[in-house]
Amino acid sequence: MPRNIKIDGLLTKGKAMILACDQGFEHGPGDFNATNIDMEYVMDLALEGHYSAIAIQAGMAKAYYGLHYKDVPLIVKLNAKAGLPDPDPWSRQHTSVAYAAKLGAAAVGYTLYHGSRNENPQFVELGRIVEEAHEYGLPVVVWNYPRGSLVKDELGTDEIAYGARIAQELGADMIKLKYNGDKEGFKWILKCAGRAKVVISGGKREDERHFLQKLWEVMDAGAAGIAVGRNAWQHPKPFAFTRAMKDVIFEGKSADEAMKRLQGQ
Ligand code: FBP
Repeated sequence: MPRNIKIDGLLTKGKAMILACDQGFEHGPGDFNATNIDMEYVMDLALEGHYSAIAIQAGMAKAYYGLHYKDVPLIVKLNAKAGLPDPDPWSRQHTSVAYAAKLGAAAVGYTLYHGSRNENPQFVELGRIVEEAHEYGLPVVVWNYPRGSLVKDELGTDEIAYGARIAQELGADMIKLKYNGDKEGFKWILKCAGRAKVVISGGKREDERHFLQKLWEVMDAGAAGIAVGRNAWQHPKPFAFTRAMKDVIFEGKSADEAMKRLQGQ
């Protein structure tokens, strides 16, 4: 029997503010500058900003996690693909659950591209990962993106909802997906995710007010939180921006209220 899955280890007061830093692999170093290319800069933000967890690749965990950062729960990504355009992405597993556990992971992560002509092997791979991770008592966080030549609209509510349903059926404990601005549609997406916690993905750095408004909308609709990367560690004042996200996620403040504090800092 699988052990109890401790999803609470990824939550703060029942909500999640996760820092993601796998973009160096997924997109290339162009997402970084001379300061934030240093993983310690990002790890310090996770630790001192009191993020609920940090999501990184195994090599980064091996080099940087260790004793100093162990107070931040670790999500080890088990698969990745590089950023070259591929009409039918196939992000393959390159690291084992056992190795993630050895590195101190509180959860494992897997990116699933449904709508790719290569979706089937990814379904099988994720299914096996869920079995294995649950044997270790580790929750599975699924990065869920409709992407590939069979997808009509990567940001369509129906497409995102289908992905949430697939991830739930494959056993995801937390699902990370994109918010397309359709709040009513998002409530349907949450229903399709069932008991899995849903966090939204951050996206490219954008206007702070717009970002915080989207965050408020998904929290109000019932999301668990966010897994954010570029909008946090690319921000010139990452701690102040982190505080603004916390205001919305944990304090239920509006985007305007959070902006007022951000602008005063
Ligand atoms: P961002 O907040 O920077 O978008 O990070 C979230 C994330 O899911 C990363 O974990 C991942 O590398 C990236 O987005 C994937 O983004 P894309 O949609 O460009 O493939």
